[in-house]
Amino acid sequence: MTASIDRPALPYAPLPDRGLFPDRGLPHPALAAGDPELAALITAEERLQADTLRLIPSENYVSSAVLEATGTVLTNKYSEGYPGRRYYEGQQNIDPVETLAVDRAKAVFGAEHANVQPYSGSPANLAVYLAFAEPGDAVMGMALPMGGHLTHGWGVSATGAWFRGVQYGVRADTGLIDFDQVRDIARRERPKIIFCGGTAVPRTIDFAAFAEIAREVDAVLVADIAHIAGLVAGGAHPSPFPHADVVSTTTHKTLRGPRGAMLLSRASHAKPLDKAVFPGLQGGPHNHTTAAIAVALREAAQPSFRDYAHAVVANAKALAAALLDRGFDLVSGGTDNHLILMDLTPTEVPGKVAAKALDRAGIVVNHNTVPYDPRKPFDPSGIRIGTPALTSRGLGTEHMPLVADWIDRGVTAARSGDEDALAAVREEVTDLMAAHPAPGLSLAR
Ligand code: DSN
Repeated sequence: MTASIDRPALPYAPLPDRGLFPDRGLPHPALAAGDPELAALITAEERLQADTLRLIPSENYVSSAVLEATGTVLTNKYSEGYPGRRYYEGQQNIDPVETLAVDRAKAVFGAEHANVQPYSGSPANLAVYLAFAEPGDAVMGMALPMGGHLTHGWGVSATGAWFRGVQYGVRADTGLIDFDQVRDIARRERPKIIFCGGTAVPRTIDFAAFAEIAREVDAVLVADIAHIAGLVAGGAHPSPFPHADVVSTTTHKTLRGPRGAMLLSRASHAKPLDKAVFPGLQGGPHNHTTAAIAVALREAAQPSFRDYAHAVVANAKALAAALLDRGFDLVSGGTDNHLILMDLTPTEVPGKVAAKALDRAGIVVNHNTVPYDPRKPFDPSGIRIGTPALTSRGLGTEHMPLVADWIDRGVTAARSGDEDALAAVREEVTDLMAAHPAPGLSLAR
């Protein structure tokens, strides 16, 4: 007997079967019935993600399978501890879920040890401090305005308040890391931990060069690959192993998983890291997230993910070339990965003004400082763009001149205040997005 379910009338229709991206049926029927106000907001967000060109390099579209795993009964469980060593009973299914995620993480990244419990990137990095440094110790990372991350010892972060953050940067003339400077600072300051990686680094990270310096000063080298984890998994960026002692990563950027994080390491560092995550910093792991990480890692192990990772880089290079053709100034002159940092100083349009105008044109970017930025972080000179999300929608190098043209028209319209020009771009963007449905979304246009 088939149960009949009374579904409330919804303001949207289900999509037809999408093959690779299966239709999930009526979106959120229980939520629409139980909390229409919230359902409407989520539906509006789905609409926004469907219709806009999302260029924020730390964002992506997860698959329907990853999305489903995050919305399961696994959210109902407490599981403090690790598989086989829990403080709660009833872990018959949770232990294998976490073990699957750990084993897949080790296989995908070639790591001896994996901890999949950190709630996100910042707690993962904090666990590294707890494992390998004492308050007041020197820790070294790339300065935030140069492309680093808050948690690499920057002053306003707890990591900069509780530890003595010393920072390296990029050369003003090349936009590239100056390893002579990194070595000089490391020899002088003797940091306990050295972070490499960041949030606005458009070039390949030379893990071997960092490892040589870390070894010389007896520091733990941490590769924060949050941005490039998917590229590493897909062979489109060199692996941090065997150079890094610890690898920290979020799971939701190029890796295309749920919002979460992992710490990967040599076996010799497993104990202090595990102890730092739990009980050092966290309580119960988010099992629904762990399951979705496992699903994402299974996807990342498929040959198609290699294609995806290489396509992300090919798209970014093609987009950078098209922007350079139009006279834009790119930090370091281009990109090796998924990310492009545009210095808009020559256009006389501040980054924030450009970002807001592009948003009105249906192109989502974030304003960003550029190295040696004379402007303030909340009103900087640049914008940061990237290709992970558009590549997940199947856009290819052939589309990148058009994307560059839209950005060019958007920045020009921002300067002249031409709202009609922005509206025209928005219409073109919406049309192209409709022709390239995103994974995980269930809305019809
Ligand atoms: N906020 C992330 C990003 O956008 O790069 C880094 O934590």
